[in-house]
Amino acid sequence: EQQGVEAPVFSAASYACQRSTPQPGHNTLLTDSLAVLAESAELNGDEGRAVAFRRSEALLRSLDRRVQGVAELRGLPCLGEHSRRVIQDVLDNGKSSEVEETKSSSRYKAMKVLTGIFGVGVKTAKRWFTEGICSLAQLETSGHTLNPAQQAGLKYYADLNQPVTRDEADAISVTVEEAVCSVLPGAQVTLAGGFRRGKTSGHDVDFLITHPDEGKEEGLVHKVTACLESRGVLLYHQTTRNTYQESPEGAGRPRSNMDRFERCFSILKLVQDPVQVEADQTDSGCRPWRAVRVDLVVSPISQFAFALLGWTGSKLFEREMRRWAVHEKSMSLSSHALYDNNQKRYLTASSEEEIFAHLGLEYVSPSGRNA
Ligand code: DGT
Ligand code: MG
Repeated sequence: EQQGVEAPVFSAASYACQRSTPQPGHNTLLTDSLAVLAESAELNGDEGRAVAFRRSEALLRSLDRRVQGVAELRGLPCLGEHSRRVIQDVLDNGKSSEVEETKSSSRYKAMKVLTGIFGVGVKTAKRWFTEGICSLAQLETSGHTLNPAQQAGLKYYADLNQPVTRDEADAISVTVEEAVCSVLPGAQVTLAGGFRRGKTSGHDVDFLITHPDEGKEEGLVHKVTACLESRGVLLYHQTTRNTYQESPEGAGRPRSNMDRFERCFSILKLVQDPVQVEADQTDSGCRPWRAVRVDLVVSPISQFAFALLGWTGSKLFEREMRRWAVHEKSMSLSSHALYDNNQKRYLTASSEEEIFAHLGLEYVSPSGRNA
């Protein structure tokens, strides 16, 4: 109200896991701009810069009202000089020149198209872009041999780049639950990822599967994919087995922790509601189905709480929780376990609430984890 020394307008904790971050938040013009710069840094393979922009974006998304001027942000954590400059530009001009330039750059556009192919990561896309490949048509005539994932990615490109709706995720849930329960009665299927956080659309549908009797879940992925295949809905799949027992905690790079469950990256055929198909007919080419990316992850019940926390996301929220664990609590958190480096022992948990409590954090419900 008064000029001069004002009380801070906003306050926020520095780790994203210490606050609740809704989707989409009250500052979408700002957060969308920062997200473009984060994505661009990711596409350049510059992870440090990408994380810095993601942190700024998440901080702004957690604020409980619209930011009117950059002065209101004084004292807030996570906002570096670069982010503040972008925010200032957007507040003053309605958009950021850097963001506009980024979005219209041929590199950004090409990298988005190429990494939009399932099975193509930043490294591969960069190599292709260096060779002058900027479009799907150029890739197809380039003579490059594509691996099976990339071939499927190209084949279903349009479908896989059309966001999955909540209704579609629910329909896929029914299919997956039926398959899982027919091969292992009593197994539990939980929708994880962005949909568990309450997002209304996503790039894929993530499921976490477990069974109350430890051990019963072993080898489940193969049985489920065989079942889906026999029902004619499995368009593509690649399975990785559980390697956690072979080298538990510590061995190897910590970032590989999350990939050690038995897991299946798949593309499923979602048969669509006939009424909906009629409405979409012009652009879906009369096909009564669409392809959807589905991830199936199998966890033993003893690790389920950790797996659920790890597979609910968001990626930044997970990253911040692990950073908090290491730097503030001297603990190591993964999707499998929590290790206390001071007590030199694992801390068990049978719910997400217990994991937050072990870490000395206030519980954040899934809808608040949209960092
Ligand atoms: P989206 O893009 O709408 O599907 O959004 P999300 O939040 O569902 O993102 P998604 O599906 O990529 O991943 C969900 C969570 O699962 C994510 O927060 C972290 C975990 N996760 C998924 N894939 C991987 C992976 O390959 N490595 C690791 N470390 N974590 C993963
Ligand atoms: Mg997802």
